[in-house]
Amino acid sequence: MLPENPLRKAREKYLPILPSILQQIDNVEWVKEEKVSLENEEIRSLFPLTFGQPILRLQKNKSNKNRLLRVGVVFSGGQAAGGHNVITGLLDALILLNPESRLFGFLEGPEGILKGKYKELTKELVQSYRNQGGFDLIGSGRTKLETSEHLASALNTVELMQLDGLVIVGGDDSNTNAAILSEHFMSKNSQTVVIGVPKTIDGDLKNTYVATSFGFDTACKIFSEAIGNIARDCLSAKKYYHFIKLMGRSASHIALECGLATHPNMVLIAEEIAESKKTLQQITNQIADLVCERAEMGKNFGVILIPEGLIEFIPEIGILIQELNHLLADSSIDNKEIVSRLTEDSQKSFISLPEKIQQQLLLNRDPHGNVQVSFIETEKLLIETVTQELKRRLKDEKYRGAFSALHHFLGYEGRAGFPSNFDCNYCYALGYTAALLITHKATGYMCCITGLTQNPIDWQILGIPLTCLMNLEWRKGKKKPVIKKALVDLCSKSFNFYKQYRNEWKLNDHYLYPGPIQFFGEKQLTDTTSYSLSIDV
Ligand code: FBP
Repeated sequence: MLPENPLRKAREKYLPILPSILQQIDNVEWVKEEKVSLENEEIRSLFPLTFGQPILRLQKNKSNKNRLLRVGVVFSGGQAAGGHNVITGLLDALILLNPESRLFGFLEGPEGILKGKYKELTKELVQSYRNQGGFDLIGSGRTKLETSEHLASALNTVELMQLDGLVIVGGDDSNTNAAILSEHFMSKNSQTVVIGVPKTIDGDLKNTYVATSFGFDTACKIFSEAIGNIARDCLSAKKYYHFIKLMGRSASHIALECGLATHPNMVLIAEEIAESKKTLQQITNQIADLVCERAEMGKNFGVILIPEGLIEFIPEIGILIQELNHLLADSSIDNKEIVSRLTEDSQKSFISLPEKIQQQLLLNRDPHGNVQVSFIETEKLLIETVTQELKRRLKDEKYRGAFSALHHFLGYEGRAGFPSNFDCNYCYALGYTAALLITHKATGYMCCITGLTQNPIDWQILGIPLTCLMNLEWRKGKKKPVIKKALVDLCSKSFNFYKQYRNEWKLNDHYLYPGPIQFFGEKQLTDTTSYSLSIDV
């Protein structure tokens, strides 16, 4: 037998801190908090049954008798640390409410629902997954449930399994799936309610109610450890510029958070670039200016953070990507014809890009119609454009320095690591919340926990109607209802905090070295929340 990993075993024993309201789950009830305003008529017409439901708040009540429940759970989309704790929280709560209740995990994401592929999740089976990273207990997938055949297959599966509830653990697109299924099941008088759980490392599933999605905290801590280590190597060797691209899809939340945790010389915030309509050449100049200023100080090294979604926010490339999305979604257009079908301006933008980036922009979209930004090597593109710009400046005698750049991409290594204590506690409580919403027969709700910067004991529990989080967006060439993505708010306290310090960090090397996530020891080491969360409250 292979030797056991001592950290894995030790983490299995960690007992997540439960909010006090969840500590006696027999003695709680959901109360209607407020009706969400019915402003969006288009969304209402698409979700006539589930639109306009009230927000639910969990409060203490006298003891009540709980029914036996059969519940299905599915992971949808990219991995995010803490997912296994949603399952253990859900299972523990269901069993506490009624020991005869049963939980089933759909395999490999939403596809498992369509094909009726699942396994029963028992206490024995989930034990070794407590407080562990990854989604490997049941796997995940990105299948979008949209056709009438999909809806019929999903209904068939939940009816055959006699499920009382289906819990969808996912990001904006997956919670959109949850809203669609909930409406469909209700329209067919199904007894199965559908509940969403906010997951994504990207941090873009947040709104007035949901302060953060799970997985963001752990991913940013893992990336920040690596960035801090690179910064220290950089400061020691003093010979390289490190261009570090960070995962996070469209939004720059991860780049901002890691910037706050490590104080690099520059963090590009895509949302700011879009607002000031900076072209690729202007972004190149901005980086080249930093290199020149630092060279004047005798510093030919530095650390620059780049959000992976940056490319979509550069105005001319954003337009190009939108045009490509429309053309690629049209199956009647041959791939070879696509470039010639672009508008004149977009053709120019396309041709100006290195061949490799051109190919990456033409790659297949994900099942939700999103361009796969993690495959576009923006960090290499910027190294190339900055190198060219510096060569020009060298020739014109406007720069005297040495520029040697290295590229990094931090992404997949941050999604499945051991969850931080914050994500362990948060996910376990989200699992409990899902069980309680199902007991209440609430459908089309997202589990929501507020007060996340406080001690977990004081966290408050809400159910938020999914339809009130939706808007209409263009996907695969069509207008579709989707849960609204939250981009970095340029008026937020966290962004303004960064703005206040960035000039200082640019020239002086005030790097921070956060080190690895801590699981043992003082609470201020083990139980911290993300910088952005604590600054923005
Ligand atoms: P979710 O939105 O599904 O949580 O996924 C987030 C993410 O990690 C993005 O940051 C990244 O762009 C994408 O997934 C990568 O997708 P894949 O895992 O399919 O390569």
